[in-house]
Amino acid sequence: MTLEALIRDRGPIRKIGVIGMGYVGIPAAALFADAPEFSRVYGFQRDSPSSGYKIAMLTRGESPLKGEEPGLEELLKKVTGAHKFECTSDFSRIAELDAVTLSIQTPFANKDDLIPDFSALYEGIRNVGRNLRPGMLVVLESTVTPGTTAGPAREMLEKESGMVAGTDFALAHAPERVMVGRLIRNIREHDRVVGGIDPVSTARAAELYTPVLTIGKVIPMTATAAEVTKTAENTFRDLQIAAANELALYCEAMGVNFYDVRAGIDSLKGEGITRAMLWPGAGVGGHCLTKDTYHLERGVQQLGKDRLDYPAGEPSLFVLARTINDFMPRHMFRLTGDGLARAGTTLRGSKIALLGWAFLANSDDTRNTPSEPYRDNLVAAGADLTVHDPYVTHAPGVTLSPTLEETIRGADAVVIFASHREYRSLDPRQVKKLSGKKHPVIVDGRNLVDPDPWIATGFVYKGIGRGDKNSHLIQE
Ligand code: SAJ
Repeated sequence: MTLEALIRDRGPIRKIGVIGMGYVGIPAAALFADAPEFSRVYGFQRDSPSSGYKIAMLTRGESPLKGEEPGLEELLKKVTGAHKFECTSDFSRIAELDAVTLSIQTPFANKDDLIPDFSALYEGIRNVGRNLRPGMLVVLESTVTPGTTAGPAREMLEKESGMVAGTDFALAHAPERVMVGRLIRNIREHDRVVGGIDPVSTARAAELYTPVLTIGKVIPMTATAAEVTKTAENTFRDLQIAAANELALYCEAMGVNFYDVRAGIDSLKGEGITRAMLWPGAGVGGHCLTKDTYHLERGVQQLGKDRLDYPAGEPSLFVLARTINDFMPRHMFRLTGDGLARAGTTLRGSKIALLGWAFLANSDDTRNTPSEPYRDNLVAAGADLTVHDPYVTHAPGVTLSPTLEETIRGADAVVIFASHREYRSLDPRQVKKLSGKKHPVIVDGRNLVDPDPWIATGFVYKGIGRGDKNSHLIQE
């Protein structure tokens, strides 16, 4: 019997399972459950010590996610109240379903070797394989190395089920594109890339996602193209940021204001003309841009080996972009040392007030924050530091100062790493008074402050991209 016949016999998708009750799976499950086309949704969650608590919470209609997620709590209450959604750790119930999606995180085992840890995802895939039935649809939502869906995932599902993908069951990749703080909106409004291992799988996956899209459209393609799309869309953003960072470093070296140059470049408008210049800064953090480039690179090494035509011996432009972005915290360290030297002191024994531990403005997310390597450089150079972040209550290995005043008191240098809105209103006179220094240093990693009032108050100013100000005369 062909897959098409099996799907026809099964009829429209009615019962769905979502594996992995995290910030991707929870809104996905709630939105599936809210769609009238579907009759029942199970959220599958391992009853593990660290996250088993979510099962009871979710079944009560409460979200275990921290931070504001507009619309999520009421949606969960609605679908649990309507008995359309429940959370369970009983994976055998997968056998009752028409479609299963997997939203299990794929972190790096450790930052150095940049090898992703697929163990949790593979465990989820094997759980699905053991309970797979003919005509079912399996969709991977996790960010994976190109080649995973049609390769290892397919092999594991076939091995565990004894069935054949594309003949007995449908298999696809539909990468998540959600951002914390706007999960529900993103799933409804972003276009959804849907890639099957074959056209029948693509069509069945499109049937699954269409009901939850409001203004978003389904973008069909192959599973591998979908994996490349997801990893490349973040690789490209990282590349654009690296281009801005490199130009900012050049502008500093040439005594030019990067932001004037950026405005000049941006002024070139017209049919099909675009420069999409992003912003330089103290560095690139988070769990998307810092890893998706390496997923793409591993994909081309594995899938494209012996076939890739690329300038011999030259590094990947995309990996070079990662190198430039990871250099920015070191550049901030250099600016700090240079600033202190101009103020007649050294890093050793100085007190640095580090403003911003989150990797993103106005966020409490600290994953892969560029503030961390900067802090390590300071400690290695014998400097003392205090850290402030209005959104971060605790971070491993970091003592966060309770107030901005306490952080700045007695500081030789104030260094801005995150463009939290609170930092925009820093007053140079007040900061200087708190620092108690004749020529305190201000290092602006996010182009947050206007250099002139700080310089006029006697600060030594250093700013990313501010070649026009970084060697200013020191006002007595
Ligand atoms: N950054 C810069 N300059 C810029 C933009 C960002 O230095 O011009 C830095 C930020 O400070 C941060 C890092 O890059 O440290 C990442 O910032 P981000 O705005 O890309 O935020 P992320 O990492 O949360 O990226 C997510 C991605 N979304 C998904 O993977 C689903 C990305 O695809 C989105 O484009 C991005 O959000 C977004 O636009 O909000």
